[in-house]
Amino acid sequence: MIIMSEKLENSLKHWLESISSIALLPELEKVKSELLGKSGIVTTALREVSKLPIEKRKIFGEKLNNAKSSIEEAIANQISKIKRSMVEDKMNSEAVDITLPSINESFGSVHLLTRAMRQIRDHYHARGFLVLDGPEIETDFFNFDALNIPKHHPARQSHDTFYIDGFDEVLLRTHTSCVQVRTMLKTGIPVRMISIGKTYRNDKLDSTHSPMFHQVEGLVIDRNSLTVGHLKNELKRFISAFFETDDVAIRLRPSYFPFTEPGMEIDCRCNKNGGKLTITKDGADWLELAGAGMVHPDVFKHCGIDGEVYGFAFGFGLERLVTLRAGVADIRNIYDTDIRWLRYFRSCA
Ligand code: FA5
Repeated sequence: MIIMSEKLENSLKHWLESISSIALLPELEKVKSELLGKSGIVTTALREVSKLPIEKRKIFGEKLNNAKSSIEEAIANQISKIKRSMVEDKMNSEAVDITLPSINESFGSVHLLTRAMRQIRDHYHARGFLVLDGPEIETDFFNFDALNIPKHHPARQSHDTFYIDGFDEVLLRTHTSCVQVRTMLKTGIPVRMISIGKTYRNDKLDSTHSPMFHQVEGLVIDRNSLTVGHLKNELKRFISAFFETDDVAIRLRPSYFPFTEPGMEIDCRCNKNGGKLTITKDGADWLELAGAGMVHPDVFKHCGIDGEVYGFAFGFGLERLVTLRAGVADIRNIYDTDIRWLRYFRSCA
C-alpha cells in the first residue's frame, strides 16, 4: 500500500518542485506518465485509497486529489513555457535582416499592357496631344447617339453592349470614342487628344476577343485644313515608334464607321513567318491595325461644333498591338496569371 504516507507526500512535493526545471518536452511527458499515467504513482495511490475505511478515505483522498491537481497544473504550465521558448528560439535564429541586399532575383515587373499604355501615352504626349479619360459607365448618348449611331442603327448590334440592369440607356462603354464626344462638348476646338482605357463588349472570350479589352483612341480637330494625309502621317509615326522601326508602310482601306466620312481600316505591311511577325516595307502580308477616318460632319453637329472645321480620328485595340509586338498568339495569355507568362512578359521589356 503506497497511499498518502508521509514518504509519498514528500516524494510528490519533490516531483512538483522538479517539474519547473524540466526543459525538454519528452522528459516532461515521461514525468507525467510516471505520476499520472495508468500505473503512475498518483493513479495507483488513488486506486488504493478506495480500499481504506471511510474516514481515512476522505482525508487521504482529498490530499491525493489536491496533489494530483497541483501536478497537472505544474505540468501544463511547464509545457506552455517550453513551447513559448521554442518559438522564441526559432524566431531569434530565423530573424531577417531587412537591411541586407536581396539575394532573390525574382522581383515583379510592370505588366505588358501597362507598359504599352505608358509608352503610347508618352509618344502622344511628346507630339502635343492631351491624354484624357472618361467614365467606363456611359449613357447611350455619348457611346452611340452623338457618334451618329442612333437607336435601331445596325451598327449598334455589332457592338453587342452590356447594359446596366434596370437602366435602358446606361451601359459599359463599347469603345473609347465616347471620350471624343465628351472632349468636343467640353473644350470646343482645337482638339488634339488621345484616350486609353477599358472597353466592354458582349463578345465570347477566344484567342482574339475578350469581353473586356482596351482601346487607344485619337482625335485631332482644327479650323485649318486637316486631311487624310495628316491622319496617315500621325498613324505611321505611331506604328514606327511602337514597333521600333522606320521600315513601315501602311495602306488605308475603305471601311465604314458611322462617325467618320470617309472611314477606313489601317493596314501595315509585314512578314508573317510561322508565328514570327516582322513589320517591314517589303513584307508580303498586310496586318490590320486600326480603324480611322475623317470626323463625320454630323458628329460635329451633335457635339455643338459648327462652322468650317476639319478633324480626323483613329482607334486601336491595345491587346492587338501588344500581342503582335510580344509574339503572343492568344489574347487570353495577356490576362494570365501563370508565372511563366509573367516571366516571359518581363523578358519582352
Ligand atoms: C471602334 O471601336 C472604333 N471606335 C474605332 C475608331 C475610332 C474608328 C475612330 C474610326 C475612328 P472597332 O469596333 O473596329 O472600332 O474596334 C477597334 C479595335 O478594337 C479592333 O480593331 C480590335 O483590335 C479591338 N477589339 C474590338 N473588339 C474586341 C474584343 N472583343 N476583344 C479585343 N479587342 C477588340
